[in-house]
Amino acid sequence: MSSKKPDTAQSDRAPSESVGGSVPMVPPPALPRTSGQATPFDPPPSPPQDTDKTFDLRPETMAPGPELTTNQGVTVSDDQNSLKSHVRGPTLLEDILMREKVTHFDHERIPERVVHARGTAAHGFFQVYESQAALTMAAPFQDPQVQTPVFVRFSTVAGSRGSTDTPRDVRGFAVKFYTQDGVWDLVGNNMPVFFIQDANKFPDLIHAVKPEPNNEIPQAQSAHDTFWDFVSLTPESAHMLMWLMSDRAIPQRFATMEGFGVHTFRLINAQGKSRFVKFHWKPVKGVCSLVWEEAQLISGKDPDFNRRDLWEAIERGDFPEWELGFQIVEEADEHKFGFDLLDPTKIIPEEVVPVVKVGRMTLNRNPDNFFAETEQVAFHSGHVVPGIDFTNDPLLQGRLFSYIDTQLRRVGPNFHELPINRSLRPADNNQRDGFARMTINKGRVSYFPNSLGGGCPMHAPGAAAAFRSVAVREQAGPKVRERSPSFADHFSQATQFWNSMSEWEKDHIAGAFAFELNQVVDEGVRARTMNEILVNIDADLATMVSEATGIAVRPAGTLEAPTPSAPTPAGPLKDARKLKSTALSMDKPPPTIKGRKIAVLVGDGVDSDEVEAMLETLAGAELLAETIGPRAGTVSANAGPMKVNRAAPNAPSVVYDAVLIPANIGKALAVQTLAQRFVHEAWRHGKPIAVAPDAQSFLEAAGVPVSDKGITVASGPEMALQLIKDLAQHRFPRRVSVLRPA
Ligand code: HDE
Repeated sequence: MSSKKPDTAQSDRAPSESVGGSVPMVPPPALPRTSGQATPFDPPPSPPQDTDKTFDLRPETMAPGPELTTNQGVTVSDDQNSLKSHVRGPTLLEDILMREKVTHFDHERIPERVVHARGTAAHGFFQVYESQAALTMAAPFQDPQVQTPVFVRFSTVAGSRGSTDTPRDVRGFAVKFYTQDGVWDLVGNNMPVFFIQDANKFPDLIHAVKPEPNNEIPQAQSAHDTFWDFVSLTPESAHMLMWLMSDRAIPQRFATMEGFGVHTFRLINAQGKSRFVKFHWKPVKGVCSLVWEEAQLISGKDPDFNRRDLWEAIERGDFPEWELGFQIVEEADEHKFGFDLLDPTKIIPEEVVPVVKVGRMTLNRNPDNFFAETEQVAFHSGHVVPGIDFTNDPLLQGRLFSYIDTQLRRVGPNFHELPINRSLRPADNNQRDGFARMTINKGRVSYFPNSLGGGCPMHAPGAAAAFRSVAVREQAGPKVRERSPSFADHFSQATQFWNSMSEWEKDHIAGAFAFELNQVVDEGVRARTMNEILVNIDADLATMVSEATGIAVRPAGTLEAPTPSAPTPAGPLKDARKLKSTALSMDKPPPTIKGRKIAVLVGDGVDSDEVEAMLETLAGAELLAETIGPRAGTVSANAGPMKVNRAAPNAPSVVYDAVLIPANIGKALAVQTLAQRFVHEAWRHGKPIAVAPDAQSFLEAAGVPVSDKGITVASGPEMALQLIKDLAQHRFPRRVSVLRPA
């Protein structure tokens, strides 16, 4: 397909590659299934090489060669010393080598993304289970034998590029499909709704959530006055606030978070029939999150927590996977929901319109270069292929403008030519020139219509693969700057979200509101959030937050300058408040615990045979166990020195999923504050703990109630087996209240 198919021998620019360089010579092999879920998925053999993005990237991918040259290919004799007038003299302007090197260094950065600056990405592919041609002619959905290459970038929103992975924040989930018909970007988030209904408010939202402009504090946090000032004056953000205050905002792994296209899009089939669609990514590993205290500690102990996990999982072949789901609504049903499908602050509950899983995405290759790929990748919600189209959602409409604009500013007018952005289907048009143009367009014709170039490149109006905007009939009416009355209900689905939560999830949500509002200084902002937002969502929520923050719940209408309060919903929306959507709750055990990390605490005198046996059992359950000792190197065990994976001061409890303490070391650990804190934190954060009987008193010294659920006292193999069983729950979240932490 691609005319850029390189000649393997000639494009192999790195001399070292032929003897085992890091660039794969062929596309990665088809992957085994990693979940036991029953799906029609059965990976066929590898795709043809010329449709694989990895292969497409090869000409520019380069490993270090043996000889140092300038950018002009001239061999450098000395890269350590500048050219001077004499050995102790001033550096000469003539030093072309130093000037080239240092000048290039001075220009090594591009503007970071104004939002979603901190991200990490991976390559993979998408494969449809069965042809969806009846719904859409979009290329990835036609043939179950075709693997469409993808590049996926996950991100936080508010933090700058060097911030942490685990703030309370929305996560970006942006997927670039390199389809046979061009590039399709599904630029989504890990939450299905958004804060605002109109793109015109986006700069205000982001100014409010970003660090405050006078002192650039706080970094990567919504817990400050300007954010709560804005949202307390913006009732349409109520539903999104519920998601943001839930543990969805602190995903445990990228591989355990859902993704959503958010807006209602359209699918168009070959007959031109249009249907509405909401896109969902369902993680094969289930939806799992951290708890708030743990997330904060991770921010300090391992700010790269999520990106490290993604990277390491892919390196060891534990490929993250998601199933793509469609929620389809026929055009005739557009108005039957009681809310507007164009309103991005609303979900279609899965119980009302089921999510039909149509295919699977697998991430199987880490980037070779963070800057060239993850930083320079340029997503645009307007990059669609035939078979996908937009709706009039005013947020989506504004995004169609913003993304191209931001890429022009950030990367430049030829951003589409960069290897990571380049379509597998060659771009061919009369656009020309601009910064860093790479294409060498031949001939004197760069306009249309033309006769001198034989009319090329020409329209292909009849071609099935041509993009045509669907001919939606728009209503006639006066030009207005107004919000549709059908967007007016801001609270029903926020209430529905609350009602759909389990008790511990409610505790975490109320705890998050309390944390944020306790961080807000301005009393007016605190009171307004309580009395204009929370009371309109749920009275219990308001009371719980009030008790933890001291903000009084006042009867409606008593504020000095009240904002418009919630309109009373009518019709089906009234019922939506009562409807419980089980799909919204995370209170379910994950389908698999593969790849979870177990800390095995060891010390001098440990029984290494017992430890080895337990490590084997854990490995058999596809868990990653690490021994943690008082120091790196070894500890003395019954059968001689035993290897330690990490030293305790370098191994924080928060990066592990469970703890195991074998026999013979409980006594030694009991006097170690670090070990006590390690186990106590694991307990606070709801993690399974299994200990040998002689470590029971250590647990007590660490303030861990031995009778709690998920705490096992056992001997030998039973310890590991019970731990595996408990881990299947993910966590035991009822141990410590987030709202009233002990
Ligand atoms: Fe974005 N958004 N956004 N956004 N967005 C950007 O584009 C914007 C919105 C999302 O990993 C920017 O390349 C406006 C919703 C993701 O590179 C920028 C509005 C959703 C990413 C931009 C929204 C998103 C971005 C900044 C309101 C979920 C990261 C850098 C109308 C459906 C993509 C860039 C990546 C990035 C604008 C709202 C998702 C400025 C104006 C809703 C995942 O163009």
